[in-house]
This record gives sequence, C-alpha cells and structure tokens, in this order.
Amino acid sequence: MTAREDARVNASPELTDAPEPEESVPMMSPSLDVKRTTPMDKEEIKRAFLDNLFYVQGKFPVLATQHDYYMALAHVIRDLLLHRWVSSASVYTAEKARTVCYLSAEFLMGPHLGNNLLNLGMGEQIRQALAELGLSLDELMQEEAEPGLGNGGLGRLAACYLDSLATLEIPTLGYGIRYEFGIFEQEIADGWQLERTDKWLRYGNPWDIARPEWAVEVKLGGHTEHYRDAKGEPRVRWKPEQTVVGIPYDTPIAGYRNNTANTLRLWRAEAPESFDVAVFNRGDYYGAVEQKVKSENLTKVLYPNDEQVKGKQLRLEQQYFFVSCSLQDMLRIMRVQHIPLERFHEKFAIQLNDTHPAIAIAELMRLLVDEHGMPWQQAWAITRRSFAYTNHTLLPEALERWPIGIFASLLPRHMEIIYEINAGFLEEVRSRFNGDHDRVGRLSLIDEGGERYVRMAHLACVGSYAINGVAQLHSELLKSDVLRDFYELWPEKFQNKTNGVTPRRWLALSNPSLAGFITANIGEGWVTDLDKLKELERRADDAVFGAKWREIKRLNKHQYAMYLRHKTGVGVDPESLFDVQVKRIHEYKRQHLNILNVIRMYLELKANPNLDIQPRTFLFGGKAAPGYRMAKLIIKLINAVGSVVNRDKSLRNQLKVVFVPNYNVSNGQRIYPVAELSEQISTAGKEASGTGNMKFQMNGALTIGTLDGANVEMLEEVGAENFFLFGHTVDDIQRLQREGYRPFETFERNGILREVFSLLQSGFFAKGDAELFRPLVENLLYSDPFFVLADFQSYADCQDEVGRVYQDAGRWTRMSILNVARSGKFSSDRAIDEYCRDIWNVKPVKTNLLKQHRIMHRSIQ
Ligand code: 26W
Repeated sequence: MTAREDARVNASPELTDAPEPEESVPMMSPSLDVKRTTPMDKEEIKRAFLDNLFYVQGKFPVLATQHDYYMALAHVIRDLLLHRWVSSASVYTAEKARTVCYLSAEFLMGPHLGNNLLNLGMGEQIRQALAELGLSLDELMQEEAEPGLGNGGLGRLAACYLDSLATLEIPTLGYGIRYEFGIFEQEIADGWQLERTDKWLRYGNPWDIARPEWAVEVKLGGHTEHYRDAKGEPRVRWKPEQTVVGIPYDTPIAGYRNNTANTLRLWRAEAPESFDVAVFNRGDYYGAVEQKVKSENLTKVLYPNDEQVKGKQLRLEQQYFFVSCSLQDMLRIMRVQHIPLERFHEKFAIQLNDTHPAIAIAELMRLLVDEHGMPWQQAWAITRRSFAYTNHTLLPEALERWPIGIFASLLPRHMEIIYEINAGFLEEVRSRFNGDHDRVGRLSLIDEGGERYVRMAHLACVGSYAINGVAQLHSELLKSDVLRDFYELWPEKFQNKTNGVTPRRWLALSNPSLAGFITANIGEGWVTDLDKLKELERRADDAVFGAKWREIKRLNKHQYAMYLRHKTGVGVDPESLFDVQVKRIHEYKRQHLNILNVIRMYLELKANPNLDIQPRTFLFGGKAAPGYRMAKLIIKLINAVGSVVNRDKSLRNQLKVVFVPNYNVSNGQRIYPVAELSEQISTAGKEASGTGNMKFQMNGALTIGTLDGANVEMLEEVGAENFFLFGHTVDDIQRLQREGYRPFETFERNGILREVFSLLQSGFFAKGDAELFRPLVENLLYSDPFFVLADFQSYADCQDEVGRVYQDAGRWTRMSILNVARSGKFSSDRAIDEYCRDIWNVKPVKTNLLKQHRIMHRSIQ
C-alpha cells in the first residue's frame, strides 16, 4: 500500500465505506485506467479531492479555506493531465518526433482551471461532485491567481497558439520566462492608474512542476579567449564574469478532448551558490547572498512596456538567459534521443516570437561552434534552417536595437559571432547589389549611425528561413516598408500568417450560453473546426432563432451589469448598447478618439435634452505602460469624463462611461460575451493585426473600425454591410503625411471639434483645472501623430449610424449572427495549420494513453 492509498483509507471517513474500485491499480489513483479518457466518476472525484485537501493542503474540511479547496481541486485536475503528459512525452521520445519550439518572452496564459476542465470535458462532472460537497466550482475558480506573464497581444497570441498546437496534436515545447512578478495589477484611484505588484505565486502554483534535474548554467559578461585546439583549429573560450543557473518549470498544455498534453517550459534564474558561507563567515552578510539576489533578479519581473523599447541591460539579460537555457535544453533532448547534432534543424522548428528571443541565432552558433566544435559554415547552415521569425509591430520605437556597449559587455562572444555573421551577410549583399553602399548600410546588423547599435530585427531576418507578419496588410507593409530591403534580397522568405484566437477559451469557456445555443443548433464540431459556424448563416433571418440570440446577449449583459456595479460602483443600463474598447492604452489604438466622440455625444444631448438617441454604455479597459505619460493621461480623461457624464441627471441615463480596472485575460473572458460594439479604431497602418477584434466577432459583437490590421480581413469575411467602416486608409494616411498634415486646420474647419475642445480646455472635466489635459490637447492640435482629428468626423458619423442600426433589433441581430457565422477564419487552429504547412513542416503525432506499468519502465524527454 502506498502513502496515497493508506491516506485514502484513513483520511476521509465518508469515503471509507465506498467499495474499492476493481480496476484501480495499487500505485496510482484510478485516473490512470487507460480505457476511459474522462477517468473519474463523481465519487472518485470527491475522494481524490478530499485526498488532496489532506495530503496537499494538510487540511480537513472544517479547517479548509476556499483557497485550500481550490488547490485540492487544481491538483485533482493536474493529476489527470499527468497521464496525458507522460503519454505524449513518451510517444514523442519514442518517435523522435519533429518538434515545434515556440520561443517567447511572454505567455499570457490566463487562469488554467476552467480551460483544463473544458479541454478534459469534465466541467459538469466536477461541478456536480463539488456541489455534493457543498462547494461551488465558480467560486473556487475565482481563487486562481491569473499568471500574467505577458503585456498584451503578443503574449496572448502565444497562449492561444499553444492551445491550438496541443489540440492539433503537434509535438510542441513552449519556452519562456517564469517571472516571479507578472504584469502589474491596475488600480484606478481618483481616475489615475496605479500599479500594484502582481504576487501571483504567493500561494504557490499548482499547475507547474519544477524540474531541477534539467537545470542548466548560463554565462554572462566577462571576456573571450582565442586559442588553437589540439588539431590546431582556431577555437574561442568564453570566460564569463557571472554564471546563473536556469531551473525549468513545466506546465502541461492539454489539447481539446484528445490525449495530448504538450509542455510549456518556463525558466527561473537562481545563483549557482545561493549562500556563500565563506563570505558570511568574513562577516559580509549581504555579500553572502549577493550572488543569489543578483541572479534571481534576472527573472524577477516582466517588463511592462508594450511596443516601447526601454533598452535596459536587465531586459537583454532576461532574453539571453531564457534563450540559452532553451537551446541547451534542446541539445539535451537531442542527446537523450541519440539524434546527431548535424540534424538539429530536422528535429526542431524554432519560432521567434518577435525579436525578443532573436539572440538565439547567435547563441546556437556559439553552442555548435564553441561548445561542440562544429565548423562555422556547417553550424551556420544548420542555424539558418532552424529559425523562423514573426514580426508583430511596425512601430519604429518598438523595434529592438541594443547599444554595442551594453551588448558587447554582457555578451562578448556573441558580439564577435554577430560581427562574423554580418561580414558574411554583407558580402552576399555586395555581390547581389554591387556598389549600393547605402543598401549595405541599411541592411547591416550594425547600425553605424551615431552611437552604434545591434539591430535585432536584422539578425532575426538574416538567421531565419521564414519571416512573417501577422495580418495581410501588416505583411504587405513589412515588405514595402520596415523590412523592404530584406524583401528585395530574399522575397522567398516572406510570408503572411494572419493571427487567430482559440475558440475554446474565447467562446466555449467564456460564453457558455451562446456556445450551448450554437451547439444545440449545429452540433459541437465548431469547437475544433470553426468554419462549421458557417452553418449559422441559414438562421440569420430566422426570427425565433434571432430572438433567442438576442436574449442570450441580453442575459449576459444583465449579469455583467451586476458585476460592474459590484466592481466599480457604477450602475449601467443593461438594455443600453454596450460599446467596448479593451486593449493596452496606446495613442495608435486611439482610445482618445473614442472619448472625444463621447464628449461630442454628451454635448449634443446637453444641447437637446429631449434628443432621443440610442442609450449607450461606453466600456473602456486597458493598462498603460508605467512610464507612458500620455497613455496615463488618456485613462484619467476617460475617468474624468465618466465621473461627469455618469452623474449628469439631465442625460436620463442615456450615456454611461466606465473604465473597467485591471483588464486581463479573466476580465476579457467576462467582457467579450457582453459586448455589442467592438472598437477597433487604430490609425490605419499601425495595428499589426489585433486579436481582441476576433474575440469580439466570435461573441456576436459588430465592429466599428478602420481598414487596419486584421480588420481588413474581417470586413472581407463578414461583408461591408455587416461592418461599420470609417476613416482614412493607409494610402490616405501616407498621402496626408507626404502633403503635410496640419491638425489645427482640421480643428478650425470643424465646429463640433471646436466645441469639444473648448469644453476640454475649460477644465470642465477636471474640476476647473484647465491645465490637466493641456498636454493631450496640444498634442492633438499641433502634431496629432495618429491622425485623430483627421478621422474624427468620419468616426462620429459612423457612430451615429451605429446608433440608428441598433434601433432596428432584427437587422442588428442578423448582422451579429452573420459575424459569428463568418468568424471561422480567425481560429488559431487555422493559423497553426498554416504555420505547420508553410513554415514548420511538422506533422501531428497522436498520443495513446499509456498503460500505467509501461510508463514506469520508459525514459521520457
Ligand atoms: C520591447 C518592448 C516591446 C514589447 C512587446 C515591443 C513590442 C512588443 C509586442 C510586439 C507588442 C505586441 O503585443 N504587438 C501586438 O501583437 C499582436 C499579436 O500579433 C497583434 O495582434 C497586435 O496588433 C500587436 O500590436
């Protein structure tokens, strides 16, 4: 009898009388019985749950807190995942399967419990078992601290892609950083954003397992020594100034209703020696732990900047740390599977999630040449066939470039390797574009102008066999603008991979009433084949269907209105049009255009109190990078307008403005199902793709948007009659820029704008303080870099059209049904299918759950 077995017998009295299940095996809990994918019946769930309450939390129900119950449940579910996990890992090992390695500095996973229950198909069973123990699954789910290991779009895309890769049974390793503190928690105080430390690990994390046995060492700083080896071959030795140890933590990533569980491997840094007793004995107590503190600082916190490079050395250290750990881990897997080094690029397809992990190209060269003695050319051939690079932004301020000083002092060997790569590369450029020195300078990995920089996007392009943008328009702009020179050099490398989102979390999990209704009408195939939603088209004109469709949204709104009052104290009318803009706060995303229009509508209502407009609730949400002053001022303005409008009785509740604090994955799951209008109003040519736009469409919201990012493809899919389009196109904006855009003239020519600005400048929304919003007002009147004033009237007119169309409930509902029916393309399954076919050349590997005894006798990855 094992510890777990006796415990079960002794610990939870009410379960002792239950007969011993026949098929249960001595060692592991019955969940390992292969023949059933949903292993446990209610009684077994309750027993395992109470087992864990005692053995994991050391609690009996009388003493247990909600959090204890959550942890006990989480361990029940995690244990169920273990069986798949071990089975997948062992079939991948046995088949030496080609594996996708997704390298990302951010993974915005969101809470695991609900998603794992959905993918295991156990939600209902667990809910009933807990209910019989007097517990509520929904309440326990609130106990989970959201792992906020990302800023926004890029990090969340990585998470959606892991879900699709597991659901499509593609052998995958997600590699990243296990930040001790994720994205800050946002509090709003007196209308201003406050950042609170995100202590997501304070109660421990039941969803990952430390794997110290696979720890690796990472070097930093120091210098290189060039020497000749026994065979007289030139070799380089790196004498680091500091070494840190990388500890991997593995989180199982379950596919939807299959036997697959892939691995997300996040690295934590620690000191080789966490306590130096010799230094301590010399009385230098702080010195004794100095190494420990320095090393652990490496993975202490996520940089909260979204699309602004801050060029901090620690950021480069973080990037190099997780990249070196991950590549060393891949080489270990090669060794374990006895695959010769020369075939590295056949075993692994490595995706660089933007330039943040791009140092991997130089690091693989160092490992192959310096650590494994491979000839340079052979190593370079392997390296260029191992990496592919995804670009997620066109903003110049978001393109990473490291000052040579910082780079060379932290990574002296990589500096040499990059110079050598650059030499070979520029030779190729010169041979292709003879005498075109400007082009050579523009393409070089080194920016020689003024202070010298390493251009990480250039390194990524030179070291990758594929380069892709994340929406058709974005990929075109990469080829015609940001990476034009590389496109002219290697057009064959350039591809488009339009983003997608997982329909599991963003529809099936977050909007169960709509998901259930869809399944009731077209079956459940859509969950793994979203194009099946097309079958809803034939219901678009069905009045009964439409009424039910409207009722589902209406009930979601009512529930959310109660949540909102509880969270913000603001009461909103659930019958009003829910107009939602949630995303990181950034001037190119133009939250300020949205609030200027709200002020316009407010002024119109004040001028005509009996005006009968479509009552609206404007919901905003999003974090601003702590150092981004204009973004923080925009948050203040939204709250300032809200505090006036929401209290103005003369409006008869026709307008409400609410800033929902701490927008994150959990709050996203609450807000997408209640939205009716999705604000995708970025300056054309600035939003690479957007993914929130896709989540809104899947949940039946209509989009008001510009021809930017993936909006263009959404418009194509749903049809112009089902999309509220406004604003200047990319070409218009480029022409305006060429001809010289003078926002002040636009302002002068537009009476409504003048009214809006005079109210703003008067201090009306700032308790009379006319100075508060001056920076924003002057930015818009005299530079307006994101063409807010240029698009204002078109936007305002479009918003009025929205109000009119909403009044025709039948027409609105038809448009909503067609938007959902035509959202199939925007599934992350479609995107991943394309990556597998066009970039990674990888095939699914089916996992058959292993019999328990076979697991005990097999080595795994
Ligand atoms: C170095 C600072 C930094 C941090 C993050 C620079 C750039 C980033 C990311 C690339 C920003 C980001 O999340 N970009 C968003 O990526 C999404 C996924 O592809 C797109 O849908 C969004 O349009 C894009 O803004």
